[in-house]
Amino acid sequence: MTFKKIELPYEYEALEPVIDAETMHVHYDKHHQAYTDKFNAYCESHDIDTNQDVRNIISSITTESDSALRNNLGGYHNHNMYWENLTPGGTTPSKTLTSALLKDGETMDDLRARLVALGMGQFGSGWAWLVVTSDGSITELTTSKQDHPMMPALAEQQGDTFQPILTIDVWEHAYYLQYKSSRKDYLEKIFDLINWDVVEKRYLEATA
Ligand code: MN3
Repeated sequence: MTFKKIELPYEYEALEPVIDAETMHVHYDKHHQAYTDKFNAYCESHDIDTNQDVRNIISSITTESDSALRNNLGGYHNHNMYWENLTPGGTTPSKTLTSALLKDGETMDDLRARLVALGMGQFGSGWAWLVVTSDGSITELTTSKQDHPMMPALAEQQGDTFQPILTIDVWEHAYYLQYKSSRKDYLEKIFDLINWDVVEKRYLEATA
């Protein structure tokens, strides 16, 4: 068995006009496929069990880990999460999730602004995340390159543990064909594609 990309839960053109079919093809067929192939090749050549939960491998990554493993593993898994937490037209978060997501007095538009600022604050390639901390609350963070919030280096640096419930790809390849250099426009619009049902499922698992 090898690690598999998720099947896209919608057609390539289904996220238009926010994400066009050409971007989807390049991103899912080329970029995500390349990470997946390299990750599987690494597992094969280093005798890593590909039948285990990929999060076990993520949790084993330290600053001493081979960057080829760290980057391709993250590139494989982060994209699976990203495709899964998008859906045509987005969904409306439940009352339970909304109250967990929003700080006092915030609206969903404020959350959108917070995520736009978060993604804009990531210098260079990386990912913007909503995560559940050890006390069960939701906070936001970014990671560089293909790093994942459960990689221990981040936990050590921040003194907490993080279980991701939402991720947004802020690599240029996620938006450049359509939005050119405007990461901000992409971030503002992708908020309308978020599948909050998937986010809530991850939230309930993380806080169970
Ligand atoms: Mn990407």
